[in-house]
Amino acid sequence: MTDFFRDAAPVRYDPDAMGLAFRHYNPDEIVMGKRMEEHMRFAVAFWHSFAWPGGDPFGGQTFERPWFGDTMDLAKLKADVAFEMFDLLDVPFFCWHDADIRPEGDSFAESQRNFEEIVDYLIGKMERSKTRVLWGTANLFSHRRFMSGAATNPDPEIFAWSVATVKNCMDATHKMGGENYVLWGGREGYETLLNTDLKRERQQAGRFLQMAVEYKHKIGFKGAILVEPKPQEPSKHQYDYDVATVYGFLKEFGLEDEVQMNIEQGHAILAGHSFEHELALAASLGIFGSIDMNRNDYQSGWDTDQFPNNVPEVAMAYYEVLKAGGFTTGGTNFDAKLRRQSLDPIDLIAGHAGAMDVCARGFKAAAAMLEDGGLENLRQARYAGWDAPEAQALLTSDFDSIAAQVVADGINPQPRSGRQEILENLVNRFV
Ligand code: XUL
Ligand code: CO
Repeated sequence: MTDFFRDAAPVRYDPDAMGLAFRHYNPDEIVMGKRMEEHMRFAVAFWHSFAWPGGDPFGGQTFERPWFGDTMDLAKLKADVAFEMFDLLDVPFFCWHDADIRPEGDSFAESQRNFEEIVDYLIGKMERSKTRVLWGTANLFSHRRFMSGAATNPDPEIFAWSVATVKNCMDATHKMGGENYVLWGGREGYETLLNTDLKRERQQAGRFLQMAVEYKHKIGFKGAILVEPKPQEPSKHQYDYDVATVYGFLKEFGLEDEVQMNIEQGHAILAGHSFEHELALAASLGIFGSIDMNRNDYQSGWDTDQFPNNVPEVAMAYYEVLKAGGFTTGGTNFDAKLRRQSLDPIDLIAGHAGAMDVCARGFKAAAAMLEDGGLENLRQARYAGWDAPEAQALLTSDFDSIAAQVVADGINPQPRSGRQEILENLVNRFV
């Protein structure tokens, strides 16, 4: 045991508690026939909680953590503290990048040795804890070698380095029993067309993803490969802008049946969409996988990665998740960081515990809305005209026939209310 969380007690479900407790997240509560824990599948993001120093564009490190530094001993201390937090929160999953968990070496081979040693150390910790890997991923964006991208880099050596890195991270995810492997296209985009061959870069990215899928099958990894869209930041123009853009990309490279989406709330907002739009679109395309649950500040307009705190928003997101059939390999990853003034160990616990409770409350509201059926009934009623055989026949007809029919039948459509206010009032009964 380390003494980092010496002032923290395990967070448990107790609706009447005065202190830190779950008031809505009861892992054993049955909602729509399943335990809450199995529905929500909460995960801690290793990077924000244990590797991020608290910097922003105007200032550096604010957090002082006893594990900050570049040695293997410190990496192990970081892992020890992480698992202590997982246990305090009783959280079933965590997610990692290679760079979060191991110190960078002086060569690829040294980084790989560090990584393999830490992966084995984490596996040892997992044997004594309930917490498992929701997903692993490679950090192909922080080190200066990736400043012009990874797979899309003009330098083929960076492409090769990136392939080797993802191979190692996929091997580790597989070895740790991870349920998914994520690719977020950190710097897979560009700053200016003046120095960019956009066509070539997209082809490199497509081949890279094809090879990742080929490798998944080669090693027998049964988890899902997930792409995480984001419209900009760090790159000005990002190739994996949003769900629709990524779907087009997957189709182009024949990967639409192999790759699903990890959809992040903050990224959806940056793309000018709502979170539920991205979720509903992915579900309708059959590529919904997992979520990064955070929130962005609506005024500052950049990726502030805050813990979720808005129950109605979260409810509408889980409504779409539930309509999509819920999570299979995916889950709710808190890709969220503390505010940089939140210095104390207890802030980390409070951030996660509060987020889990907000999600649980929103999730239960979503389940209640679905079980009530009022929303879905009104939605279906709106399209009821399409159930008639003559309406369905329109979809197999052609322009000439339909145009002739409009004249012959004297069709004269009458507008009908979209009932938005009634629907919003209905939602308000649950959230
Ligand atoms: C960046 C982001 C990443 C991915 C994993 O905005 O969301 O942390 O989730 O690389
Ligand atoms: Co994310």
